[in-house]
Amino acid sequence: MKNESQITFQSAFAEDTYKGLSSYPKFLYSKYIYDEKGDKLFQQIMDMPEYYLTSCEFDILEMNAPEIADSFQHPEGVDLIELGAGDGKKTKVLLKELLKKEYDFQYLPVDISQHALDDLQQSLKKELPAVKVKPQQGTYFKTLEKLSEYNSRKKVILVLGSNIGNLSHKEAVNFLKNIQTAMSKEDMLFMGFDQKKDPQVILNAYNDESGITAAFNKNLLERINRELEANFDLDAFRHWETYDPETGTAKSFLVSETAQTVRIKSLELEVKFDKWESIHTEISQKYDDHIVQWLADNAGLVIENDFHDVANCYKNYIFRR
Ligand code: AVJ
Repeated sequence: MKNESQITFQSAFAEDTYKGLSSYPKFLYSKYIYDEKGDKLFQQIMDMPEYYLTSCEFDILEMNAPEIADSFQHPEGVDLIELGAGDGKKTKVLLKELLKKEYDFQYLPVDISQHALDDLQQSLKKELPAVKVKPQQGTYFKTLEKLSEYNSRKKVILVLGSNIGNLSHKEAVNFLKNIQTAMSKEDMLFMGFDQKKDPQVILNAYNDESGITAAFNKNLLERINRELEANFDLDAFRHWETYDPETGTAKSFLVSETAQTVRIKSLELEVKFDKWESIHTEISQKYDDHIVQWLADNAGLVIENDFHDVANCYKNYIFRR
């Protein structure tokens, strides 16, 4: 086996996979779940009855659309920038409301995946042809930087779906600080945070009976098989979910059901698993007002308003700098 420092990796995915599977305990990053197959599985997750997040946020936006749209508005017009736009199902509720009120705005969905942006643009053309759409392909930070340099209109930054939940608190503060730096005085951040709730409800959302979440999690191994020429046997790993009600952290694992050795050809790596050894793959952080306030304080942001559903399942907060 080669020494890590002698290897030039073909991609960040290759390097992170090498590092994660050579570590103890083993880990992989959830951001790599989202290739074409992972995107499709996530669409299916959002349609599952157990995955309450999507419908909770949808309800919040539907119920409060007029008030939210009013808070976005500015006489000189607004740039609505969505980080991680996905299929835009929830955003369309707000876009519809902004059109109805004839507010001056353009919509700039930001995504790493050009494929996702093309799909979104197509569906908007059909459903809401009056919306001015300017897709921005790239990472969140690069795009935010670029937009704050070239544009002086009011920016409203949207991060929906509790996407921040995949970050540790330290990473989340960093993420929010980056956004804060790109904001000027009148700009706004509108962000969704899944809330602490009945632990069983949370576990069920990440451990559905139909096995869609298990397939989603295992797509990491499948992707390593496909792109890095590995021979993971997906049936030899079990999807395992935990939720700690004290920290509010849901964690996903893949647990090796047997002692086994996996070969990753393009990394020239053999990965040995003991029986019941784990790979940590994802966190899905749950929040309450104290945690969100703490994150805001640490990032130099102020909470201006918040919206919640009837069951207090989920909250959307408006931040300013
Ligand atoms: C897209 C990060 C919000 O953590 O709830 C869904 C991803 N993982 N089921 C989440 C996910 C397993 C999702 N986020």
